Amino acid sequence: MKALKIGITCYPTVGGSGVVATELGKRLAEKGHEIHFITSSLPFRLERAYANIHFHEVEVNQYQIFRYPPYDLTLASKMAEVTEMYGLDLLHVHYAVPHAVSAALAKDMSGGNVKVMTTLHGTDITVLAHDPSLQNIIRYGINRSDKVTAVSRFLVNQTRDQLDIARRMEAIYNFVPPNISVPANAHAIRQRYGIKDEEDVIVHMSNFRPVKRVEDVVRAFRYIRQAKPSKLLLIGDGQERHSIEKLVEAEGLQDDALFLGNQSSIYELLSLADVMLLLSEKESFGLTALEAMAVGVPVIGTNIGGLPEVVRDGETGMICPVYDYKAAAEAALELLNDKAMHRRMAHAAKARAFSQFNSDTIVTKYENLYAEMLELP
Ligand code: GMT
Repeated sequence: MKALKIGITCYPTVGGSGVVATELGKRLAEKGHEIHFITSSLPFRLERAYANIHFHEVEVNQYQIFRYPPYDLTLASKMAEVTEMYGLDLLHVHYAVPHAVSAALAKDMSGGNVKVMTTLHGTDITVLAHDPSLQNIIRYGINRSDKVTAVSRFLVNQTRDQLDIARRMEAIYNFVPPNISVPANAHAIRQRYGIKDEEDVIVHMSNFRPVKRVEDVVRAFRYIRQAKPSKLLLIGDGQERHSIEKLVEAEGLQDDALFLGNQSSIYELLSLADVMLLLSEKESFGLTALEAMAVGVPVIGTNIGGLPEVVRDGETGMICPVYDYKAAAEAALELLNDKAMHRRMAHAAKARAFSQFNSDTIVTKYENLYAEMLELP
């Protein structure tokens, strides 16, 4: 297809939507498109320089007259400025609030030719759309977009029902690269973390928000460790970290639950694990589950949101009732105690990650939607 000029706006800090938006920008750049990130800071996964990736920082001035700095308006102005200066074909924004609304404004400001695609990631619908003061503006952002996608079928349905949206929305799943390399010396790395040969490794990775229910992960781990020698690797950081550290101490697990904080070599760390626990109460997709599956780690997940679309119950892991950490622990133990089942699920997890969530296929789906939106031949 012809090379496009694409503006991308996302939350650039640690989080699945920022990861997906940045990885999408990188893949599109590799396919020859010109990418313009219009964000409040450099997206954290943009580690190396690409000649056809530009970064435009949205800087909000703190004038005294403003009680609240108007980020949304400054973003709209910057989007309009970049659209005009570089002749953008489209703005692809991640999250309805405020990004879709700012993009609608930018489109009006820059003459109305630029197209707007909005990708919904979850929190804007599963949390913010419950707030009556935001419902109308979220609906407006969605309805003013030329195309709308969501990261799971669950999220498409939830958006339709919750906001009474009649327009067409497409589910386009999140993705992982097809060429992930994991270290051959996993055993040596496990030793570096003090993991003994006979120990199983359970991993959890998230931003430690309350919806991630990290306390259930710790409680499930307590059961697992009573039955088997094991270690828990906790990757990530966030508002709940301190209370989780306290819980780990109260449960006497401090020698076996390792807090690794935010990490960049996530595939290397995930590949050390035997099973992932993702016991969230809200999850429109569950990118970390997919990242674990991609390196052959089966996932124990909860029966909420889009997670069952990623983790196939009994095939690539197991799905348990939300809040039932005992059931999660029992599922993990069943898997860890049955080597043949573990091998089968690890293999199926990896195969599913690459067949259903391969970046090559998913990025092409976005390109096809861009072409449709721009009415390209
Ligand atoms: O889950 C979070 O707290 C972060 C949030 C985000 O904005 O990155 O994640 C959402 O988007 C991810 C990427 O599409 C999804 O994998 C997560 O499931 C989704 N989180 C929720 O729905 C709670």
